[in-house]
Amino acid sequence: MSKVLVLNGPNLNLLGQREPEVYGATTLQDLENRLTSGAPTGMNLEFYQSNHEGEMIDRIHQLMDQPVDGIVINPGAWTHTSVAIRDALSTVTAPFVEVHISNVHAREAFRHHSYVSDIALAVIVGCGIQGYTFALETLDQHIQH
Ligand code: CA2
Repeated sequence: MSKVLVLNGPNLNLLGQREPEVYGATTLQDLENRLTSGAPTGMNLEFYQSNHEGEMIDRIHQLMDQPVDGIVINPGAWTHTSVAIRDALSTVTAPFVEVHISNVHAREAFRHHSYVSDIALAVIVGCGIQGYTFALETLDQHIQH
């Protein structure tokens, strides 16, 4: 069995409740249920969402004592602002896939830069919530080899 942690950053608890034209109509709970039931064979998922940067950093630090095989992270707005989230992700050995529901490159210029893309295994943007499924498949392939 492999273990993968799916992390969602600020405001993503509002998925399906606001701005459905940008982020779709699926709630975070629905997304987590769908990922759990459709996860690659042999993959166990755990989920965490926070609107608080320090709490997200603490959750990432826990991985030093309780390691996982891979991480999927949508860092939300921290993508574009946070050296601290980057530094936390650098402390863990597990590979991570960065996911963005929207195509950040088709949006405001401040969303074009990511502090974490260059240390990610892969980056998936603009595929809607299906991007999370692609991320799990990417990690699964990586873990198998
Ligand atoms: O496209 C993405 O997944 C983003 O990471 C979402 C972030 C945004 O700051 C990034 O530039 C791109 C924002 C998440 C806000 O999520 C909401 C979901 C539903 C309703 C309102 C906000």
